[in-house]
Amino acid sequence: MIKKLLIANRGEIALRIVRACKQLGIETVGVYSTADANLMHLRFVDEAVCIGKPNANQSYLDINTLLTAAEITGADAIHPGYGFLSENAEFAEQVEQAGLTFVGPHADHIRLMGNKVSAINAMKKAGVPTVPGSVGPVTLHNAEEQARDIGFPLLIKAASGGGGRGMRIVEHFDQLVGQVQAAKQEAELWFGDDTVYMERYLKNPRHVEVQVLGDGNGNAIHLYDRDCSLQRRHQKVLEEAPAPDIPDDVREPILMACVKASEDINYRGAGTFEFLYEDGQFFFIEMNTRVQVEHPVTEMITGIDVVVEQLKIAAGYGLSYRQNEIVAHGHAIECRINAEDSATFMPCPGTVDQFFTPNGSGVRFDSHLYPGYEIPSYYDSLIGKLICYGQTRQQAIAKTLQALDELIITGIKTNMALHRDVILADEDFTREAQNIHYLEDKLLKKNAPVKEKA
Ligand code: MV4
Repeated sequence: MIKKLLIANRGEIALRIVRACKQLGIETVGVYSTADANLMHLRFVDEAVCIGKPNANQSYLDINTLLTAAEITGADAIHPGYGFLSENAEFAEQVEQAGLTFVGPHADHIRLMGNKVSAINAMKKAGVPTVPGSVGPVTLHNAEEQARDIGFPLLIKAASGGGGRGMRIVEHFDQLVGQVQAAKQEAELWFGDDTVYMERYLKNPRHVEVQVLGDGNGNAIHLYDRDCSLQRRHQKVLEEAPAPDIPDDVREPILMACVKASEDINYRGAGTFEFLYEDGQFFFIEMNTRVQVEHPVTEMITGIDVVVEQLKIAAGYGLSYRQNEIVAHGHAIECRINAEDSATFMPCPGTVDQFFTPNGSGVRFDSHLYPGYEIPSYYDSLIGKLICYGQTRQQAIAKTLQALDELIITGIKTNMALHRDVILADEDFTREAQNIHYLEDKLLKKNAPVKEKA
C-alpha cells in the first residue's frame, strides 16, 4: 500500500482526499500557500508544508517545490486532485522519476489525451464513435478539402485546447481559411501549439460523460454516466447521474466502447470520456485523465468511492469490482456552490459568517468551509458541492430543493439562488434533461424579459 500521500491540491478536494486516505490507513501530507494556512484539511493531515506564495504558479503549480515537500516529509505518493497539475504529463513523469507513485494515469496517457487530435484518433481506433471531422491536423493548404467532407457549420478547435477555449464556428466556405489562420495564431499564443482540427458543429447537444477505472494492465470497468449540460461559459453548474432519458440500447454500447478503449490502451486510474449527445447519438470529444469535480454523483448511484479506487489502483491492488458487481441505483444531482455575485457571476471572496449544512439520508455536502473561514481571492470560487440522492430524478430534485433550504452560508455572496430559483424551479429542467445552451439561454431571457402577447 501507499504509506504516506502528499496532496498536491487545496479546498474541498484536498479534504476529500484526506478522508479517502484515512479510510485506507494512509498517512497524509497537506501543502498550502501562504494565502491558505487556514484550510480545513490541514487540521486533519499528519503533516503540513507551506509551499510558497498565494499565486498558484509559485505554490500549487511549482513542481520542484512539491517534489521537495514530498522528499522532506518522506511521502511515497502524490495525489494531484483536479485542476492545477492534475493533467500535466511533465509532473506525472517527474513524480515517477523521483521514485514516487503518481495517483493518476501514466504520463504517456495524459499526453495522449492532452492532444485532442491524438485522443480522437486513439478512440476512433478503439471503436468509440467520434464527431465527423478532419483527419489529422488541419493546415491552411488542406482546410478546404477537409471541410468539403465535413460540411457546414463546422467548428475549428485547438489540439492543445479543451474546455472550450479557442473554438471557432465557421458557417460558410469562404470564411474557412481566414478562420483557420486566426485559430492557429490564437492556439499558438494560448497553448504554445498551433495545431488545429475541425469537427461538424453540433447545434444542440447534451454533454454526457462516462466514468471509467482502469488497472493499467488491460482491465477496465465503467461507473455509468453523468449529464453535465448545465453550464455557463464552460463552467459546469449542476451535474446529474445517470444521464437522464438515454435508451438502454444506446447507452450500453457506449459504456462498453469506453471500457474497451480503456482496456486497449492499458489505461490506469480514473478517467472520463466526454461525449456530445444529440438526436440519440453519442460523439466522443475529449478524455479527462483526472478525478472530476462531479465524481460524487457517480459515487451516489454506484456506492463506489472513486478516490479510494484511485488510491488502490495506484498502490497496485487493481480493481476492487467486476463490471457485473456494479449496479446503478436511483438518481443523484450535484449543485456546485460558488462564492460569486449573482448578477455578474464574478468571484466574490470574503469571510464566512454563519455556516450550516443540510444532512440526512441521501444528502452529502462536500466543502472545506467553516464559520470564520476567509476565502482567498487567488483560486477558483467553488466553496462546496451539494449532492442529493433520490430513487427517481424527481425525488432527487425534491431532495435538492429541501437541502438548499437548509443550507445557510452568510457573510459572502453565493450562487445558491441560481440553483433554487432559476434551475430547480424551472419546469423545462424538472421535466427533462436540457442541452448545453439551456442555462445561458434562460439567463438571457430572465434578464431581458419579453412581454407575452395577450
Ligand atoms: C463541440 C460543440 C459542438 N460541436 N464540438 C466546448 C468545450 C469542449 N470540451 C467541447 N465543446 C464543444 N464542442 C462540436 N463538434 C459544442 C461544444 C460546447 C460545449 C460542450 C460541452 C459542454 C458545454 C459546451 C458549451 C459550448 C460549446
